[in-house]
Amino acid sequence: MTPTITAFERSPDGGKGLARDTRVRWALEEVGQPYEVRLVSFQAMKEPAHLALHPFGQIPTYEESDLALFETGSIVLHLAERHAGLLPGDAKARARAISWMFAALNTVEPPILELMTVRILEGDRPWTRERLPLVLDRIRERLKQLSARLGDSDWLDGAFSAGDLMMVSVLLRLRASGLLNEFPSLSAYVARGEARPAYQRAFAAQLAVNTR
Ligand code: GTB
Repeated sequence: MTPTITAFERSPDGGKGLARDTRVRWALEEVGQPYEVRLVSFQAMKEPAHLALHPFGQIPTYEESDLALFETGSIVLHLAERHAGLLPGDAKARARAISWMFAALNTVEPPILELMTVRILEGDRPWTRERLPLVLDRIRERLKQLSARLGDSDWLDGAFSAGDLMMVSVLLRLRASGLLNEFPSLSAYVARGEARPAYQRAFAAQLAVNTR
């Protein structure tokens, strides 16, 4: 059965690929799994039919037969475990790739999300001027550590994996801030991710929705 994911009817980013359905589309493309997309409005996301799939009323969700998943980490891991292409066969290398998925979501993404909060949700609050540099420095510290670990390698641990897919997806949200440019090896890492044909297909698919 062809799985169905949900995505914004119209993403607030106008098709820059920053909404989280892009990483799920990317994973589906990497493993060669065709999929369908059900587009949902902000209003529909908060209605009972969608809340039954996603308790927090968000996108993306993933449905396959009688299985419904939410959270991009669990969706990408599910795909990576069931199809070849996103996790190494060796058990230890597999566990390390999964560690990188968690690192992307739990260690690198949170300060990046704080930046979005400071800039977008709290931009007009009196504390923003003081808070912004602190948040930027927290992100820089993570990027410095990540860049040190990546070194001259193409990917975080051997061949491209779901860990890289998640890390590149998280880092992409920084592009507009200019922070990535301070770390040329990470800029190149993100560019390698974006150059993958599977990413290109995923990006084009979400762009088509958002520029209709
Ligand atoms: N932890 C969850 C996951 O990884 O799946 C987070 C899911 C999530 O935040 N979904 C967002 C959502 O549904 C869309 S991706 N928001 C609606 C709501 O909460 O009511 C976040 C997002 C939105 C917009 C942009 N943008 O325009 O640039 C980027 C990212």
